[in-house]
Amino acid sequence: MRKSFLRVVLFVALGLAGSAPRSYGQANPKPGENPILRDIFTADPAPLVYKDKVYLYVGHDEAKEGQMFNMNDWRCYSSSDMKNWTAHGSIMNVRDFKWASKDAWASQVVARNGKFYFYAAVQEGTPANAKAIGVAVSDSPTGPFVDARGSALISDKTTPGPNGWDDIDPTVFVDDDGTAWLAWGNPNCYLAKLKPNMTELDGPIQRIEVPNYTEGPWLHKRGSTYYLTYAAFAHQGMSEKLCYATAPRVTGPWTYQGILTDQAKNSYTIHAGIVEFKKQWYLFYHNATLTLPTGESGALGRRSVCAEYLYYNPDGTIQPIAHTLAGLSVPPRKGANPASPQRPPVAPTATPPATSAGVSLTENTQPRPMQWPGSPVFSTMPDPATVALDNLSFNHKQGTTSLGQTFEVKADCRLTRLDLFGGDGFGTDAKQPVALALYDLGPATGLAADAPTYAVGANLLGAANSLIFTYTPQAAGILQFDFAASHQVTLKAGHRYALELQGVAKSAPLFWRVSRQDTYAGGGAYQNRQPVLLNDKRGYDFALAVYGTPLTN
Ligand code: FUB
Repeated sequence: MRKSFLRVVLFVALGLAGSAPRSYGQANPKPGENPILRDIFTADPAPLVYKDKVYLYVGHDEAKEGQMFNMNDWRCYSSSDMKNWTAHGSIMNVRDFKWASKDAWASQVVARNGKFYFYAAVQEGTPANAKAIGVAVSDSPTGPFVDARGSALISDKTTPGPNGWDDIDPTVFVDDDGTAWLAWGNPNCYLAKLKPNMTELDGPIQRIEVPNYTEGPWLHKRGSTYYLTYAAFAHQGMSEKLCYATAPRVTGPWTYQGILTDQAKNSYTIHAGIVEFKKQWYLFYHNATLTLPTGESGALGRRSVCAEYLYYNPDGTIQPIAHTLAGLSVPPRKGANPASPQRPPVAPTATPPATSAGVSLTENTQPRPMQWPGSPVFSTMPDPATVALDNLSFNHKQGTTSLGQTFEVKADCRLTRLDLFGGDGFGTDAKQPVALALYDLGPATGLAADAPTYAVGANLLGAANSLIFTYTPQAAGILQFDFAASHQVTLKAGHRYALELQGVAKSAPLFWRVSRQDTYAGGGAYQNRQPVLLNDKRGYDFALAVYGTPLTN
């Protein structure tokens, strides 16, 4: 959970608190009804099937009013029928990791070599003071667990980057060949092999690039297909939903399969745990709908674990899952889950064709660009992935219909290509199209580069119509627009221009990355033709590179 989202988180959580259905948390729930655990507040469920039982490891939410999270220990429950759960109490306290100071966040247990390995996110104490991942071991699935290393398995130094909060939410997956993989992270999804001892990394850290990724990865495998389920969209300013991707190998390539569940009731966060038990698949997650007998009600930091049946389609994709009150109290559907799953269809790596003549869009030309490819005429920043960390779409604030970047051209040139750094979102469709438009604002002299607004004339890219393009969600990377000769307009020296993405207010087909520093003197970032304001601070420049052919007189 990124700190900068705290205000949004509290707003969403408080706003929803009054609307929780009364039936949740009722005194006499049917076995299997959601939430499935009702003795305390629980979060971040991680199921483990061992022998004839499911063991469920959860965080313990103890937040009081005004607190975001207050989590000090991890709990374990078990069940042999998925309806009735036995509490095994606290299996470990965050202070049992002597090097940790607080925050018993998401965890998972895996069985290996006759032992049980417990991976958990915590806050590492001084001097690191950052999120880290520890590993503990036990001879029993219900503990007690003891720190297996005496130090963090993943510390802030293990992963590059400025964020102290990124090393959270471990998931461990042991493949059929015995190789154990650890995935974790927010906002990056990291992947690393574990040594057979399960307590050390084995080899380099890779990154899984999937659209809309926020946190809480969960790896599982069915047949020959690997699945990565994760909490998504928080970095796009929305409550988290679960999305998933599939791959033929754990190292990818991963194919985005879209949304698995909508956001959880009353909870800004959501966190997946998936397991097969007695030939039926299940999704565990949390919401915040429970009221304890003490009268304490659900909130951002007072969540409750729930479970739903999970069904596959014949092609191996997972059917969207609704959050229900009935949960597992009702029988599963008969005949679901075909026995011989085929591999899910691989989404084409080629870009869908643009719908307008005159421009073609190539997606995924480069993930997380540290510099622009080739030789742009100019760019609004040299290192977009480092600087442009904020996401904007047409759903920002009350909704917007244009995202614009103004720029000035120093020498006459013919525009051949534009590169934007962006991605994520829900993709374009008939209801949420996106178009490119370009306007000549006239001579730059006398027109402030960061003017409070700009007025447009004719769209240079098409007299009446903008260039509509088709976009399917990609992980944040370069979107490359190449212009056909018919649309290679002349950009004049000394003129200021406005490039716009135009869309439907409140839609979020894709996000354009914007900086919070003024990286470019020749223009700025706009929405609805007014300077972008991010959380009441100025957003400065969208990540844009312009390519062209010089024109000589
Ligand atoms: O429970 C604390 C944090 O909230 C987890 O690490 C995230 O996955 C989110 O659920």
